[in-house]
Formats: sequence, structure tokens, C-alpha cells
Amino acid sequence: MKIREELKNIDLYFITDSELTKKNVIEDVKAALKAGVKIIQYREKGGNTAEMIKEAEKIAKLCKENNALLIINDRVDVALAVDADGVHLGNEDMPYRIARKILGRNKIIGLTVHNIKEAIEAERAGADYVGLSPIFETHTKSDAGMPAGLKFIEEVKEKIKIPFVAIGGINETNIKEVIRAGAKSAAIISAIVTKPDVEKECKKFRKIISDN
Ligand code: TZP
Ligand code: MG
Repeated sequence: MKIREELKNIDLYFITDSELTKKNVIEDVKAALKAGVKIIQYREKGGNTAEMIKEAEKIAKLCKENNALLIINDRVDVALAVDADGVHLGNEDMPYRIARKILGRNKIIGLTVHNIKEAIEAERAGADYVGLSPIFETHTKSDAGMPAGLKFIEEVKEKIKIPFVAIGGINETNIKEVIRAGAKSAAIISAIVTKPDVEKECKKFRKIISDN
């Protein structure tokens, strides 16, 4: 399936954050798309469902216009409501098996994993990609847990075949190590959205990924 194929070519995985942004989520998404980002995750931890759907609808339109994938964090219902390309789920979210039943095979399901055992299980279960979390210490997600370090990337690279994304505390200083450890894709929040020029930051990270 086409959307699943596109996952293999993801470089920078952009995630929205309405609390950390210097502008707003829609402006950040526009900037990321302008920088050529091909996957946007809408991650909204506050607000109500009506507001979420309204915002996600706008993002879905922008992503379609720019041939980028849209993944909704946590919320299978919102993903269906706006016909997003998929969802990203953690251990406290809807279990994979149920989400797959609801979404079917035509949607992407990404799972957060914290160790190699979880990564192997996620692949076996049928996840389309995994997020390796957290690689480094992060202040963006308070319950992210202990940093797994670059070794986790090396292990996953060796043991699983589905696409994976490194996440947690990735910034300009350490992204090269992440890529050199074997990640093709990195998800970054604070090192991008807290900066005044999101487009410039996205371009910078995309270039570092392609150069390393
Ligand atoms: N999941 C694991 S770590 C994390 C999420 C959403 C936060 C990543 O944010 P930052 O600012 O790039 O460390
Ligand atoms: Mg979650």
C-alpha cells in the first residue's frame, strides 16, 4: 500500500505541540510542510474533542495538498473523523489489536516502544512503524521514562524490519549520532517548535539527516 511505502522514506518526523510553540500549531505545520517534511503528527494533550477535530481537519487538508502523511497521536476517533493516514499509540492508549480492528489495514499504526523486546513484539503484532522512546533525556514528555541511548537504535536496526523513528531529546548537537547509529528518521519537538523559524529548523534537521 502506498502510504505504508511512504513511511520508508521519512527523514524528519514533525510533531505539533500547542504548549511549546512560539506561534501556533497550524503555522508550525505550514512551516514544516514548506520545508519539505513528509510526515506530521498531530499531538494535542489538552483541549476538547471538537477543537481537536477542527484543528486536525485543517492539518489534514494541508497534508493532502503537500503529499505528506498525517498521523494522529493517541486518538483513533479523531484519526477516523478527519480521515488521517494513521495513529500513534503508546502503552496507555488503545491497545494495538483493538485499534487495528477499528482502523483496518489501510491505516498506519505506529507504536511507542522502550526496549528491544517491545520493538520485536510490536513488529510481530503488525505495527507499521515503531517510535524508539526516549533516546535521550527529554523535558517535553514528563512520563517518557529512562533514556534508552544510542544502543537501542543499533539493536533495533539489527533485529527488526519495519521502519522506526528515534524520539526524545534529539537536537542539533546529538542528531548526527542518532543517524549514524542507524536511524533514518528522527522525531523532534522542542528543538524545533521553540525556535522562532520552524521552516528553517526543519530544513536544517532534514539536511543533517540526509548528509549523515
Ligand atoms: N514521546 C517520547 S519522547 C517525546 C514523546 C512525544 C517527546 C519528544 O520531545 P523532544 O522535545 O523532541 O524531546
Ligand atoms: Mg499516547
